[in-house]
Amino acid sequence: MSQTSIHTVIARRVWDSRGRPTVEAEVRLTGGATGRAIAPAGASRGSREAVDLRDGGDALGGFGVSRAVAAVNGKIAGRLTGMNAADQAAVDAALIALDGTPDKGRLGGNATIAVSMAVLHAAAAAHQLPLYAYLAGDREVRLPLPEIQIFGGGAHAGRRVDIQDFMVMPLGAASFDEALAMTAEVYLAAGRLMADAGKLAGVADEGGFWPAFDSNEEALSMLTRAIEKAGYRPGDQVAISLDIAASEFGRDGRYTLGLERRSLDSGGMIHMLAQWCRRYPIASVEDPLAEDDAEGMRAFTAELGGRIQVIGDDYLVTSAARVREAAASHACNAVLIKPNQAGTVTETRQALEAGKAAGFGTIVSARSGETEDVTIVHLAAGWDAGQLKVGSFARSERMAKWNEGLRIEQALGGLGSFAGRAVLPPGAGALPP
Ligand code: 2PG
Ligand code: MG
Repeated sequence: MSQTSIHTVIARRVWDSRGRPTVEAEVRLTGGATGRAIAPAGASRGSREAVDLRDGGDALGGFGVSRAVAAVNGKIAGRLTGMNAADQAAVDAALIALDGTPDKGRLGGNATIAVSMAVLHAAAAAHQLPLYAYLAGDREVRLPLPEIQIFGGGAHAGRRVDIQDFMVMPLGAASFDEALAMTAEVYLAAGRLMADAGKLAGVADEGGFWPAFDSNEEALSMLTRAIEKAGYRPGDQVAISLDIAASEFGRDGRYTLGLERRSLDSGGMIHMLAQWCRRYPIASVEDPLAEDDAEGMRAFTAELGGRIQVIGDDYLVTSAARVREAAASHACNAVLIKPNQAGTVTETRQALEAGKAAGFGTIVSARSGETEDVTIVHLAAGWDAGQLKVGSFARSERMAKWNEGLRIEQALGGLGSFAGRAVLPPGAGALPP
């Protein structure tokens, strides 16, 4: 029997960074190699993404995963045993067929992604390679440019501000190591500014500072000041990246900014965001309009896509078909890649490749509910995504991933490279004269 044939698949209930249950899967191969992975969980979720199977009811707020764990230990283990872990496409096709729904609702996207990633880890282990190297094969490995949250809002901070992620991108860094050191300086400076202004009120779900601001724009001006205070030229050395997560407060072309007690139509949203892009060193904007506002996404990209990155997250839900459709309609110019939105490694990879084929920026991303699992860092490096989004620069479920990137960079010695500002549209982040 082949060394990489799947011998056992088991799952257990573990806990994520919000203290909610999630699924960990463990795969053992005939040759003795093992792989393990944990499903993350989103809070601001696209309506078309793979759904988690949750128990519902009163216990654990309805977030229980006993049915998803049972699906792994029962049906999935039964189907995958004996399959070749090195044939990821066949394993994932079996998971998709076994589930049989468009949204992984029967087995649970949390069950399928944990198993799919565990199989991948086991295959890499059987080849005695770190995962990023197994994925990269002969290709040169490039460490991704990080985007790192400084203030967290939206669904991750009780909707204290409407905008979800206020992040920085250290464009001036020459290495992943330097990128993180620059981010640390900005994070520290932002914390000091918040404290001085009497606004330091803890951290949001992903470790960014709790956004005690009176307007959404106040966060932008404070973030720009934090970049300067840290000693960097805004837009040149460190730029701003926003995840508007507009599906959370927009629907049917109406956007309600709760903090500012006003409501805008699509055109009003585009006008407001375009103004921010003129006033602040913004290099990238994610989900500027809601997932049901294709027209708005196209209009926004037509106006700003030439000089900034426009990312589809809820809008694209890590779907290769939706990426191709968005490329054809010019609805955005970059795709966020979240494995659990797709539900399997193969579908995740297909969405990423569709993005590359379209000339899109590709950003591998964590979820707001995370764990010590660092698989996404290996996917970003091994698949050469060019960019990585992991939340903030605090809390160990985030730092585990940044630190894994450092290990990969060091292991490569001089052989790897770093994706700097070249992954963004030319001039992204620079303020218009
Ligand atoms: C996003 C993610 C990460 P969530 O919207 O990009 O910030 O959030 O995991 O809640 O969808
Ligand atoms: Mg998002």
